[in-house]
Formats: sequence, structure tokens, C-alpha cells
Amino acid sequence: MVTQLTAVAAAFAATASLTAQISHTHLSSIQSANQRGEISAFDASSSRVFVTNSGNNTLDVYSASASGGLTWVQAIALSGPPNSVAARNGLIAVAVEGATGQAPGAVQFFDAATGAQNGPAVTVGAMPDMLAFTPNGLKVLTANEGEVDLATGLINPEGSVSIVDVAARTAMTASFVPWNGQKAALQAQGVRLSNRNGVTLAQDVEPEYLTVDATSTTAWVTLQEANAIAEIDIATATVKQIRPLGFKDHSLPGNELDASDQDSSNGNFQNFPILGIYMPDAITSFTIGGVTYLATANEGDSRADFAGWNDQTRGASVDNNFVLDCEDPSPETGLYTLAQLNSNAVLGRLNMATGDYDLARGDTDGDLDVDQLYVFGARSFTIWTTSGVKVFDSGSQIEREMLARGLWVESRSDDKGPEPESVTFGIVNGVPLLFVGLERTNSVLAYDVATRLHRCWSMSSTSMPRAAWAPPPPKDCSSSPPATTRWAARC
Ligand SMILES: [Ca+2]
Ligand SMILES: [Ca+2]
Ligand SMILES: [Ca+2]
Ligand SMILES: [Ca+2]
Repeated sequence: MVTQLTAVAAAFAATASLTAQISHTHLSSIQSANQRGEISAFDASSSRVFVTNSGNNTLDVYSASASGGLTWVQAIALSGPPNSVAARNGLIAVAVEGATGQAPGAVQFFDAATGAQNGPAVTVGAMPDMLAFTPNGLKVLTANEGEVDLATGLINPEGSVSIVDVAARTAMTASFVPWNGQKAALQAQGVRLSNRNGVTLAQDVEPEYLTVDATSTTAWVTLQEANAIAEIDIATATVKQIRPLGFKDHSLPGNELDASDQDSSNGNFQNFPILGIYMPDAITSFTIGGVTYLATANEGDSRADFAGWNDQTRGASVDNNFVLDCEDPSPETGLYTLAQLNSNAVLGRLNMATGDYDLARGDTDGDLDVDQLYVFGARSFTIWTTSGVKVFDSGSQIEREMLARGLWVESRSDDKGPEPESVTFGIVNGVPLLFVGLERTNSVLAYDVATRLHRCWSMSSTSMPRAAWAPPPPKDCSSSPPATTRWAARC
């Protein structure tokens, strides 16, 4: 993927000079030589931008001028592939993978102004995928994804969160092992955990991204594949809670989606009796009126690339591989017809979630055929309370905005749509805003949190229409039948 480093930080700064309206101005772009720049961090004290480059195993450094221009400075060699970078008061922390993705990773530190190494690296859990400083700057937290190995699917490290003491250069581990005995109970609550290969809860959860509260005491971590958020007590390095996020009902008004890239129609928004698994990537936290909220970018992710762990099947292939209620001589639920599933213009192209958990949960009446189908992600962002109660979901707004702005990418309709991947919070001119990055449409949306009106821009647009805040009716899907192992695949 060609990745450009765009002056996002500078663009954000530009918005601060505006008053009544929020807008953005593109100031500059710069491209890494190998086009492998990925995650960026801006250090204000040095006016430098730091970008992970997993193609060279380097941290690429650019200086930002007062006008937002970017100039390449140097490439800092790292001990392995970098996955994340963060800046805090002139100190740069980089999350680096170990010798393999399944080996322990590390956090390396550098001086922002000089690029020089700053003290020893600290060993953390396997595959640190994201890291962040606590607001007080005393700790660095890493979300250790612990993905199974691609080639065999047999080497499966535990997911964890490491808490690094910046001054002492020591690390504590918030482990999920104490929760292993709760696996069945959490599955019943909606935490998407597999029973394949005897995998434990700690092995199966894959901490993806985290946010820390303003007091530096609590972190919330997305467990993307498990469709859950874990709450971490930082002082004791303890996983305090694992909360399921539930499912998005695409049959409700406001939750439409374009389900096909072969329907000869851009923005063919329709309701279907399908549940979206939020499966957030990024998460952020913010406080309004003394109440702390969480916001997630509901990207979705399958394990289709991992040997033995494929959990994705196109609609037209579902009936070939699994037993469906619509094949039952006396179908009880009748959510789909075979004609709909096998039509590429309807549901045939849509990638369904067909992991063992999805199939078991999808047999809602326990007669060993699949009634309810699920898809990856929710094509939206969501605001939650810290207890995991949904406050707002953007419904179908993101896809509709992309269509309205000429940013529609029809080839992604069958997959996860625009793929909201990043979300961050900021206050501009007293207006609390959420910025949502869309991986597939090269766009950033800004939502005004306070007035509950949303404003949207794309990287190639300057107009900003408003839309009324219209959350879909709440629906509690957590009471669906628990996962069982009774369901049998046809193949
Ligand atoms: Ca794992
Ligand atoms: Ca379409
Ligand atoms: Ca049936
Ligand atoms: Ca059934």
C-alpha cells in the first residue's frame, strides 16, 4: 500500500485559527522513499514528525516548518519491525517486534531533537501493536497483540498489555491468564472467543489499541477480534474487566449498508437481517461535562490470512460450507433465502464472519443450522460509556458521506466499506471534536461531540454539510444463545 505522510498535525493546528466553522487546509505531503511509512507522531518541542517504516525497520524523522512544510531529516535504525510510535515532551517511544512476531517485543526510546538513543530498551509482550504515554508521562503502555503465526497457525502467544516505567525502564504485564476460567461465561455474554485448537482466552484475545484516562490510572484496550474492550488498572497492572460490545443490527433504519461490489450501484444502501461485529481498531477517551466516554473506530478484522484460522466466507459460499436455516425443510427463522445469498448483487459477495464462535452463536434456536449471519466491523464509529453502554453510533452516515462527496470506493462494498480505522479527540476553539480516519477512502471526518451535530470533511473537499444526530434505537443482542460446540460444519 502506498502510504503518504500527510501533515495531519499541521492541518489540525490550522483549524485552531478558525472560529465559527471548522475546516481544514492541506499544507504539505511527503512520501517515504519505499512508500512504507505507516504510523506517525508529532513532537511539538522539536517540531518533528516521527514515522514508523516497517519496510526498512526504521523510524523516519521529518521536520515540520512553521508553515507546515515537511523535510526529511534521518532514518533511525530499529531492532525490528516497528508497529507504533508516540511522542511526549521530547521523548520518543517506539513499539518494535521481536525476532519473530510471536517473540517478545520491545519499546525503544529516542531523543526527539537529536534522534539519539535515550537509555535502554524495555522488553514487552509479543507483537506490541500500539503504544501510548500516560498523560502524566510516567508510563508507556503497549497493546501486545500476540497474533498466531501466519504459516502454521500453531504458535499462539498470549495477548497482554505491558506497562513500562519510563524512568526505571522496567515493565509490568497486565495478563489475561487470570480470566481463562471465565471464557465460557464471557462467550455467553458476547465476547467473540474461539474454541479452536484448545486456544485459551489469553491466547485468543489480541489487544489492538489502547487509551488512557486523564488521571493516568485506567486504560481501555480494544480486543478487536474478540469484539470487546478490556479495562486495565495501571498501578497494579491488572485486567479489571472484559466487556463485550454487542452487535450492530443492520436491519434497523439508519443502519443500512451497501453489501455488494457487483450490484452495479454505488451506495446501494439497504437493510439486511445481518449483525455487524463492531471489532474496533482504534479507541480514544475524552471527558465531557465531567463524564468520561470512549470512542471506537469499528473497522472489523478477520483471521483469513492465518493458516487454519480462516473465519471469513462470502455469502454465495456460505451454503456450500455450512448448514443454514434457509436450507431447513421447515426453516424457523427465515432471515435469508438461498437466492439472496447466492446472488452477487444482493448478499453473494458480502464477506460473512464464519468462525466457530460466529456459527455457534448464529444458531439462535439450537437446531444445528445457522440462522443469524454476521459481518466484520460496523462501518461506523461509536461512543460508549466506560461501562460499555452504547451512547451513539454513526449508523450509515460514513458510507453516505463518502457517496455524497464522490469518495465512494465500490470495490470495498463487499468487504468492510470505508473501514473506519482511527479515532482521536481534540478541542478546537472550545468545540470538542472526534476525528475519524477512513482507511479505504483516504478521508478524515470530524464530529462535533458537544452539539451532537456532525460535520464532515474529506481530504479533497472543503464543504461541510450537517446531519441531524439520529442514533438507531438501542438493541440488546447480548441475550442471544451462548456459543456452543454443538454446531457442525458441513465441509
Ligand atoms: Ca494470540
Ligand atoms: Ca454496491
Ligand atoms: Ca432451522
Ligand atoms: Ca438454527
